[in-house]
Amino acid sequence: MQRTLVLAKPDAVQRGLIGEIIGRFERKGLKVVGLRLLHVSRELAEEHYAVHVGKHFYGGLVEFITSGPVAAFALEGPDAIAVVRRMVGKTMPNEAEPGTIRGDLGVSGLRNLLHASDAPETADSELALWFGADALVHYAREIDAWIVAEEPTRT
Ligand code: 3AN
Repeated sequence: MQRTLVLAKPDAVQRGLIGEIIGRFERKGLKVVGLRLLHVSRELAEEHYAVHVGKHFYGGLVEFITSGPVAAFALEGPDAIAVVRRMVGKTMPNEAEPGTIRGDLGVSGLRNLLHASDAPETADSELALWFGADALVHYAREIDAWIVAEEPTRT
């Protein structure tokens, strides 16, 4: 089971797409284990985007994510990091496939609606950054028996 961080960025919040976005992940079968709505401080933005320091778009990223409220979700499920990345789609919405969130709901450059962790190490550090060690919620869902099948045993 994996956990991953998703941010609905200021464009998604301003456009009233929080429900649409989190609904897609819920319908997929992923479990919401953390939820926050917040104004992002410059410090948090700079830490979150630290890997992009020095790139030509770094300043724009920090400006944009601090420009309005952001909704942060922690999602849990089998292979959740890759599953979420596939659902989010390519970085540039004009290149993202229809059926993906960016492909269906976005059209232009930096207005790409979402951030999603891209690897187990970044998911761990981003969840710690946005939710802290104790802020995720642990609970069972009976419906998981209908969503998560045991791997068939190979003979
Ligand atoms: P993704 O969000 O698809 O994982 P990353 O992590 O490579 O993309 O980049 C982080 C953010 O930086 C993207 N969400 C996008 O807004 C921005 N970005 C990435 N590459 C470019 C680029 N070549 N020009 C402008 N912005 C970019």
